[in-house]
Amino acid sequence: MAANNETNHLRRMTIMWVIISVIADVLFWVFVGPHVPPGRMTETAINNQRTFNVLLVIALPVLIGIWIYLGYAVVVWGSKRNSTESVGGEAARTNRKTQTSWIVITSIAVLILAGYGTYAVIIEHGSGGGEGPNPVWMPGGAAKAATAALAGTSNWSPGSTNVLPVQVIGQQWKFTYRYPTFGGFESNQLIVPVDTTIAFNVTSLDVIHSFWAYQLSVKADANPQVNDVAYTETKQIGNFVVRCSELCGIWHGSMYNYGKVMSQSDFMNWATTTEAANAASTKLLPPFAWTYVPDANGANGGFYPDGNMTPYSTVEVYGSKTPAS
Ligand SMILES: [Cu+2]
Repeated sequence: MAANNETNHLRRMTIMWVIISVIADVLFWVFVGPHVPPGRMTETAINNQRTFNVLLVIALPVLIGIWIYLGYAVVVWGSKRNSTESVGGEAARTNRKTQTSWIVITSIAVLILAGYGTYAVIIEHGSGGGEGPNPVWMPGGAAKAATAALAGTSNWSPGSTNVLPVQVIGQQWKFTYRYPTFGGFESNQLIVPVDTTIAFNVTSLDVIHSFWAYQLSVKADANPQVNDVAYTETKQIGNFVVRCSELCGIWHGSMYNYGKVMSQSDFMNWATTTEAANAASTKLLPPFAWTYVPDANGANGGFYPDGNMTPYSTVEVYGSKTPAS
């Protein structure tokens, strides 16, 4: 008799669980899913939004399962008012069915998540995270162009499928953006064209910062003397914010600026106009390089005039293409 009751309870709970879970999952997917951060501005943002939604659709039934069991236990097995009936059913501790299904179900869930996570990282060429100077996961169809971009030879124009390299330079306490394929000019606004694969080449002039363009779903550490590459493909025109995401000193909190995804022709106009307008100042910048070492002795753009003091370094030159080790 006891075994019969047990099955009944389980069946009732399972039916409730399946119905409520399906309803909750569908409601979430349809009405909440499309609005989940970080939005849909880039391919990595779209993929990260989908990944979050998949995780939530898996997690909701777990939560609902716990609530249903709790509610059911309180209502059905709880001690009744004015009742002398003893409380308690079969012990779960030695219940093989309970234990086996628990281990099997959680194992399957964890393996699926591990597989899905690995797939997402590889297919989304790094999922918008910095992969270091030699990225393992290049953008699928454009791996060749990406390699060219890394070598600094890629030329981007509207309609081209080339990867656009943009250098992100962090320093206490601001970001600047350098466009190597447009004469190496610098901007304090991150402007990128829509429907384009961007290779962010992230570095720092001083301490460790982190380039975090939230709406683009890109986040890459900015380390001095390291070129950290992160990819994404822009999908929507709009504005976004760039924040530093690594505690980097007293004004870390105000280390942010803004960016725009523009139409390809608008971007081309902006880039060529700015290149021309900035030409005189660009000449004063250190030559474009993947990393920069500010000069410790002040020469070539440092704080102190040359010959003012005994150099403590004669090899570290700001803008040096091959930084001293
Ligand atoms: Cu910072």
